[in-house]
Amino acid sequence: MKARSFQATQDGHLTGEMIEAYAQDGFLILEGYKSVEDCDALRARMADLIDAFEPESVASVFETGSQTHARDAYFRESGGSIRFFFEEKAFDDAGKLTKDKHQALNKVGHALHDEDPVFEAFSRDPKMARTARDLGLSNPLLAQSMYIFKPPHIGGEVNCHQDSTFLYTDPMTCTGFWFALEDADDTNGGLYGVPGGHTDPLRKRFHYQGDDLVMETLDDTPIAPDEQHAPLIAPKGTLVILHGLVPHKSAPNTSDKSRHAYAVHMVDGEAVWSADNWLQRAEDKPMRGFEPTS
Ligand SMILES: O=C(O)CCC(=O)C(=O)O
Repeated sequence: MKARSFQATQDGHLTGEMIEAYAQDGFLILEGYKSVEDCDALRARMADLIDAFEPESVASVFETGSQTHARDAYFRESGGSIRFFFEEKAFDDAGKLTKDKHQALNKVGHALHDEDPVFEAFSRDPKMARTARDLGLSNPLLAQSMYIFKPPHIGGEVNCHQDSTFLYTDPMTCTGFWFALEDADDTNGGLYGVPGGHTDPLRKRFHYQGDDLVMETLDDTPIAPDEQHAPLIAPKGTLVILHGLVPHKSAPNTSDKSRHAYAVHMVDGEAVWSADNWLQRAEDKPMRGFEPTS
């Protein structure tokens, strides 16, 4: 069962039909939301960031085995910075990187939208402000961004999850804006979602308990079986909007084709941000919405 999709409007507004589809499915596929040129510019910028990145500078973080503390800190501090995370399969048994760095990354996150001007411009496109407003986010704040590589052959599976697990507000307002920077489908590790699954309860929360990050189970309701997960087919330039409660996942990429994507997660500033969320921002760098920086 293929999920329905729509042609994006020029100014990002959502039609009544789109709003209805999102209310029913918990996701919304908008083809042609970003231009091919915008996607290519983001890919080129990421290639530059990787060129400048020296894996050796954080070598201890990536060694497998005993360095969990360093790895943890590198991740924990990524909420307000640009950090690089590798695919597990990019290392050999001795923990040595076996691929060129451009072919070895799983993702870069989690504040590209604030820390890099090209990513900021892509992420704070006024069109997206319009879409966010039409989704009912009255004060949309950009909480997190991730560039996701899904490299050919080694791109790992993303387990089925709900995004409010990671970015919790009261009431829950987390909304994912996921952009296909290359064609993404069921052959190269594309997304799958459970139509209507956003009416389920939140099952887990990933949050601080004292100094520890824990995955707490809140509700045991099983996730719909795999047969009910619809492929979210997304040609290059497509925006997939994901409700914070809709279970979604992506398959491993065993194909020869890469599958770059960029995701921005928003929350509503009118809701209460949980202080124990994994993602922490420095006090002098709070989350911002769509207002210009200067
Ligand atoms: O791109 C993927 O493979 C998964 C992305 C995802 O789960 C998300 O953006 O919430």
